[in-house]
Amino acid sequence: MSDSIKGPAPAPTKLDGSSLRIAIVHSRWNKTVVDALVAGTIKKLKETGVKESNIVVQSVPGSFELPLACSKVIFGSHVQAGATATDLLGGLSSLMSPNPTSRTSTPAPQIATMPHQPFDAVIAIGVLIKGSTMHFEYICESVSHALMRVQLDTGVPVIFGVLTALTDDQALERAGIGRGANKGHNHGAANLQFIVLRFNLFLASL
Ligand code: DLZ
Repeated sequence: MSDSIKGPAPAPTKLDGSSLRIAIVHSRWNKTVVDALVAGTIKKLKETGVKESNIVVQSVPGSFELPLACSKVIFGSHVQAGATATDLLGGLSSLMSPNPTSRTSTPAPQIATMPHQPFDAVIAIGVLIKGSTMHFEYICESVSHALMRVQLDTGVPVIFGVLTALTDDQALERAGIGRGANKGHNHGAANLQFIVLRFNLFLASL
């Protein structure tokens, strides 16, 4: 049991997500960690009452694509019902060659469309791991600013589920799948359910 003072306060009321429609948009880069975060998020959302049929999952090649994809999801141009991953920016991923290391982007599934149904929140999930160039800093900075802009421009809460880790091990531990004795805990997922639901309670009270 950790004695850290970090983290969100307990929920003020019992949370009921049964009426919420949530989109998860995730990158495929650093797939092992992203998959753990996505799975943990879906599990926690369901535990909080969100219906599986009201959770839509879309994927993009890397975190840099998350802001545009979240915006598209909110405006409903490419949305598929059910918790199966589809590629939102399919053309892009075909330009990216799969890489044999753990830091890979998987091939893109096909795009599917359906009529627009509004989302109560969009959860953006990605994992950025620092390399030897400034790439990490530029992507972290631009993605976080752009995701904030999407939620301010659209009025739909965008939950920031992008891990920015300095090492592979740090990323694995924050997804609860650490390689050592310390497995860590599923950082994004553990907190996301509360943040999503509380955000909606807050918005509903305005
Ligand atoms: C290119 C790149 C690199 C080096 N590292 C990551 C990363 O750690 N995490 C991530 O989500 N994406 C990475 N990308 C891919 C970029 O986000 C983006 O997909 C490409 O630059 C194409 O726009």
